[in-house]
Amino acid sequence: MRGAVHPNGTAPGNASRRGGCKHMLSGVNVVEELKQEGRIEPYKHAAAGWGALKYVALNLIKEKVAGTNYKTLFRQNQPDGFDCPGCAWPDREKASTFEFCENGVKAVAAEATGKRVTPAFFAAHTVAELMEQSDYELEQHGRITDPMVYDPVTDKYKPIGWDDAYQLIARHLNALDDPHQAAFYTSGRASNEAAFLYQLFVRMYGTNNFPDCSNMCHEATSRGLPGTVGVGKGTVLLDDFEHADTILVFGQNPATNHPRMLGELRECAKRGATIVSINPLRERGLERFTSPQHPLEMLVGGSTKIASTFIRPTLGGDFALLKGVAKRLVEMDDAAQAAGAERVLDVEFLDAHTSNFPAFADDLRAESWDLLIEESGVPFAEIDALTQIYAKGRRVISCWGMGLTQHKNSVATIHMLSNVMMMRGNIGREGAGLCPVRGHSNVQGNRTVGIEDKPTQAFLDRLGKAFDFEPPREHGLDVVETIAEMLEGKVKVLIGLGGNFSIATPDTPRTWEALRMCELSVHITTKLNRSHLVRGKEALILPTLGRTEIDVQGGHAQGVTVEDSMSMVHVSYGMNIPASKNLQSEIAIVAGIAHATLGSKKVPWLGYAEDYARIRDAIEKSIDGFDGYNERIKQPGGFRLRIASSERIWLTPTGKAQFIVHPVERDTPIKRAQALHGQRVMTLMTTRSHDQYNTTIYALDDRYRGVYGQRRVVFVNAEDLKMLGLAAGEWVDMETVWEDGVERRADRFLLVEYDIPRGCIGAYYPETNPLVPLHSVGDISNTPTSKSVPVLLHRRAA
Ligand SMILES: Nc1nc2c(c(=O)[nH]1)N[C@H]1C(S)=C(S)[C@@H](COP(=O)(O)OP(=O)(O)OC[C@H]3O[C@@H](n4cnc5c(=O)[nH]c(N)nc54)[C@H](O)[C@@H]3O)O[C@H]1N2
Ligand SMILES: Nc1nc2c(c(=O)[nH]1)N[C@H]1C(S)=C(S)[C@@H](COP(=O)(O)OP(=O)(O)OC[C@H]3O[C@@H](n4cnc5c(=O)[nH]c(N)nc54)[C@H](O)[C@@H]3O)O[C@H]1N2
Ligand SMILES: [Mo]
Repeated sequence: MRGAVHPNGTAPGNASRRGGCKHMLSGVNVVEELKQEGRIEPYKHAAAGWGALKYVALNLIKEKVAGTNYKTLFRQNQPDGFDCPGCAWPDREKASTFEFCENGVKAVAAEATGKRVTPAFFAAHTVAELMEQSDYELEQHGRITDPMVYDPVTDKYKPIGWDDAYQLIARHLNALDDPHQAAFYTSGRASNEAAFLYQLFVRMYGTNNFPDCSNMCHEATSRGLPGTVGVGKGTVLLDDFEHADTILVFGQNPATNHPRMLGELRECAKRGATIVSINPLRERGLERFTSPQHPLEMLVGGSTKIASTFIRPTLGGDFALLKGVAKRLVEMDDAAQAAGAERVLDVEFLDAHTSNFPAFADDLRAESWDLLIEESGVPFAEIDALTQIYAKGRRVISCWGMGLTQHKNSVATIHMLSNVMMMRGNIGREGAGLCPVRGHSNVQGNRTVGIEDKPTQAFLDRLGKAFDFEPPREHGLDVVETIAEMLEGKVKVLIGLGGNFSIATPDTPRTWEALRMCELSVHITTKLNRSHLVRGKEALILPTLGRTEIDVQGGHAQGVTVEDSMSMVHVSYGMNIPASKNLQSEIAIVAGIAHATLGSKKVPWLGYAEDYARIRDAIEKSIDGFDGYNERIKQPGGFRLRIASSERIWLTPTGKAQFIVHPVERDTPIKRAQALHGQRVMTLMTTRSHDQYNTTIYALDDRYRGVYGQRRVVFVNAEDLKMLGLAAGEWVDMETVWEDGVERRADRFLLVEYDIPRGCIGAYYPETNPLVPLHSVGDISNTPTSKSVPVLLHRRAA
């Protein structure tokens, strides 16, 4: 990999911070505050290890984490501590060592920071001034201490009492002609208790408008898996990793996003399990890993090789690749049958547990190899090699992340992945299964307890019965639909339980236009972010306790519960002194809004906020699987929700696991763009750097990919650079090729020559969200296609 910085050593436009013009390109304030000169340099070490430790120390210093809060780090993911807000990877319940992870520490340090955003801070800055700051700068100001309301006269936020804030919200909600004119966003950090109370309030208010971060994340998993295996969740437990002999990792970068997963993969590799990465990039952390949990490995500078094979499809090519694997399995099985040899397919499983296999196999036999090879970008020899590894595996786990879920064909891809796993009975037995790796630490739990824009009638029936009301029956709006309806003036109020709606979402300039049309925007939040600035005509910021903080209600410290990626539900107790005396818990805020809006005749909202065990009782009453909730969370590690598919019970219309047939799609937005502009059209994936948590930018490095002090980079293949007549170190603007006549641009990106398949390029999110068209979405999932956007690169005039 090669690259360079701008000739003068800094990014162009850096001067703007000292005055001059601000960068509001395409309506987005660029993150280009360079603390040091941008530097591109390959990373030669194993992932984690001492490099990670150094960064942990730097983070604690930078965040000015208060003395006693250091202790917090050592109670993370321990039985009596709190659940790490970093990611949804499960905890080793019996872990004797402290489960240590660089990015978990960053997430905790960010919350435990000593810096504060006070009313005095808001008095000193207009919203227009704050808009000029980068997202990185906004994050650096620290924790918000008091509820604030926007004052249009001064263009500043000013303090407001909690009750007045609740009354303001109630006034707006009760003045709408129709409850569907409000939308209620959730980001996946909210606890089960907060999320349950929130959805109960919103449904009693009268709508299922629950846009949530999941709509942009694992929605394809949640919508895809029910079709094949009946349940939209993974089937494995952490213990299955101890028994697996083969692990396939699709479209995931665990060294950055789920570092504790690497510890698990390391154990697997050491046992001799075969690990394959299926990813256009050779992510460093899947090559070699030095475990911070193992002092000896740290001391001797050792590391463990993780993946033995790297299969590198083109962006969005996984569907064709998986269909190729399935076709090859059928070919091999046909040959084995003809030769009277051992069958390749698990015939017993197919017979006893599945439906539609014959039609599926016929479709595979008729499929063209040329098409599969071309569309996957993987040569036949490698498809065959992957198939051989898979077929040799007796116990195979498939893991996946955003590389599979943020495409147009993502639901079909999830179907194809489960088809492949079903062909050899790799679901519902020890050491094998489906392992979608979720992002936010409680995003899975949020959906379980009702954050769902398309609830089932059965769920609504039971909720309605438990609380004696008639819930709204029609489907609500997801994220993309919410933005579209705001633009039409139909949705007028947005309430956000966490998150950063304005920049996590696609098509930034249009989304901002939509948000600014709203009558009211409300954000329940910990830190300052762009969504507080890109506001409705009236706006509230409601600061809340974070998960790491002690939450005392009714004289008792309260715990909250979360569900991890493997359906384990456990309790989490905060340990830090709250960032301010004037914070309320998320639950208290939701209860306050509900009480002000609906009154407490039917539901004792404020009583729920006094004792969270009461909310858990209410969840037990309304949702399957939570029997004995309050008792069962007392056991160390909590309890697992029953997942029918992991017991080989198939909750599908046929009562069997279903094979689903899909053709390879030929008419895609990328192809249509190429028909217009030829091979100059690149497919852009937007992804995370090592130093960010979604829209929260901790620092400007991405060290495993060799990028320092700069986020506005774009990774391009050397041959493509030549073909385009561009060179590493030059600066380009990006433009989306889309069919609606709207210009979509993101400007000033440094070209970095990178080992990425031809025709594919990569850059960081959220800076690239202006390029993602609102209506470029996954089939069925309606997820923005953040990993496949057709773009053109234009050299910037010097
Ligand atoms: N530190 C940290 N931790 C996090 C987060 C964070 O931002 N920072 N975010 C959290 C959240 S909400 C989530 S959802 C997860 C996200 O975690 P990941 O699922 O790892 O998400 P991304 O960083 O977007 O990386 C996607 C990976 O998929 C690959 N990829 C891209 N397109 C394709 C494709 O078409 N096919 C294949 N096979 N691979 C592809 C990319 O090269 C990259 O390695 O992490 C969670 N944990
Ligand atoms: N282009 C592109 N877009 C993407 C993605 C991508 O890969 N590419 N990824 C998508 C994915 S996977 C996801 S999950 C979404 C993420 O979308 P969001 O979940 O909306 O975004 P986050 O950046 O995680 O939200 C961070 C904010 O949450 C608030 N916060 C932090 N902790 C707490 C808390 O404890 N309580 C409350 N109430 N607030 C808190 C803080 O104010 C912080 O600024 O983005 C999506 N957008
Ligand atoms: Mo996510």
